[in-house]
Amino acid sequence: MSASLHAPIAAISTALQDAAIGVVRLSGEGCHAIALQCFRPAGRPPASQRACVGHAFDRSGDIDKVVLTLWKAPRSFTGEDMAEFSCHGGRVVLYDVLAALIEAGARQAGPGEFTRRAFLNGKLDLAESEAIIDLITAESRAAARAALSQASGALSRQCAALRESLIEADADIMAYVDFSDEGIAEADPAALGDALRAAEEGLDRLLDTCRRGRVVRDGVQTAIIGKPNVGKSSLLNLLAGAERAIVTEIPGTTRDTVSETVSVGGLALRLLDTAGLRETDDPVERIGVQRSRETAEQAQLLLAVFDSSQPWSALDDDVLALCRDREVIALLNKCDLPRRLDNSPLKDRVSCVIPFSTVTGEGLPELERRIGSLYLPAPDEVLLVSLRHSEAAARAREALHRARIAIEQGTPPDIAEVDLRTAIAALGEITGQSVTEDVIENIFSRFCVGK
Ligand SMILES: Nc1nc2c(ncn2[C@@H]2O[C@H](COP(=O)(O)OP(=O)(O)OP(=O)(O)O)[C@@H](O)[C@H]2O)c(=O)[nH]1
Ligand SMILES: [Mg+2]
Repeated sequence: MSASLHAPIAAISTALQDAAIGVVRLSGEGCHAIALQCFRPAGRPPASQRACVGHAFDRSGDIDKVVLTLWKAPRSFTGEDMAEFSCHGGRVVLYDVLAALIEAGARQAGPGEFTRRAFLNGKLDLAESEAIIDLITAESRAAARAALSQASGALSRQCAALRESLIEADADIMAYVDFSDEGIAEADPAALGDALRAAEEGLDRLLDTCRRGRVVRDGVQTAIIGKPNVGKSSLLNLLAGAERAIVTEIPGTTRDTVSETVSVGGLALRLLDTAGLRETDDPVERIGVQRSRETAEQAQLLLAVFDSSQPWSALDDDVLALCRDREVIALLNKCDLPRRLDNSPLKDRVSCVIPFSTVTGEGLPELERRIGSLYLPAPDEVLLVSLRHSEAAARAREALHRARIAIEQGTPPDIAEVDLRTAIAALGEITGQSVTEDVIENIFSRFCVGK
């Protein structure tokens, strides 16, 4: 690698706002010497893999009392020599420390340059690097958890194992192609077919996680349905923590669909509040009711609201009909009022029924728990969250499938080999073994400076 790839870089790594602590980071050859030019220890001199208290200074004098930590290559985030100044978190202090380091010979780092160096030095693969930005930008606990699992290499290990098994199969085919005339090696089509089938099943399992991955990435499309006046809009407002939808005691209040993204049980729910389901002569309300049905059909999750202070009615049957074969949580709302609802029609039809009150908040913890258990990934669960990864995995699966069918049908193995190599390359795109400079550029340009 050329010297410029290891040239010392510096950046402010924390947000630029008044804060207790702010960090200025350095990485690259000679960065310890640069750091020490701007640092005067209070006691013992600094040593690597240690934190040391002292003062950061520039030509005009002391800038701040700081903690300097030095890391020796390769035992650092980037795999290079690194230094970090933990300063007081004011803009002036951080900019002055950065300026002093640049004056001493460092260059201002570009977006994602530290992580990019970690990638180039083999500290992280591409999927792990991407997970770091996902962790920083995660908007829900589910997204953060999935990102952490990916940053810890769970997805990478699965892809590497699959890729490894395909490389082995490829080697068998190559041995057959190269030496079959001499009778040295024989490819066993049955064994090869089995190996490819196992890899294909592994990829299918991985691709099956896309749906859950999408929920983590984009949130759960959720429709609130129910007959008029049961408290649908009150539920939306409760979950949103704001008066987003109009609530009145008049049935038929909501006509247009009201949407709001809320965080429930660690997941982002894309909530849609709809018009209460009933027959009506009002033309505007009728359009609203029609929209409610369409929204319900398209949603991933239905929150079906029933009024527990009223007897079960034909309109509730109508709501229940929309719940057939769907992911549903039934809320028996207004449980703060005397109970008049006989909810036996829900029995055996909806697996999750929660007594609820939008007034007292009763049932909310249970709703959160239920949504978490439906969609929250387990701590080490591997999910295909990123579109880039899902797309590459789908291509790998397609090519692998073609290769396996060809082998099983007795096509000469060297013909199947082309597809096999396509599959190997596609898997390598996820972890970064086979990926173009453009793709790498694109990924790291999404990072912030200092990461
Ligand atoms: N006591 C009690 N009243 C509630 C509760 N939830 C909602 N309400 C009241 O029920 C009435 C209807 O509430 P909304 O939230 O407007 O009901 P909706 O289902 O959106 O009604 P439409 O938009 O007409 O379909 C209002 O007067 C609310 O204050 C609850 O948990 N307990
Ligand atoms: Mg309403």
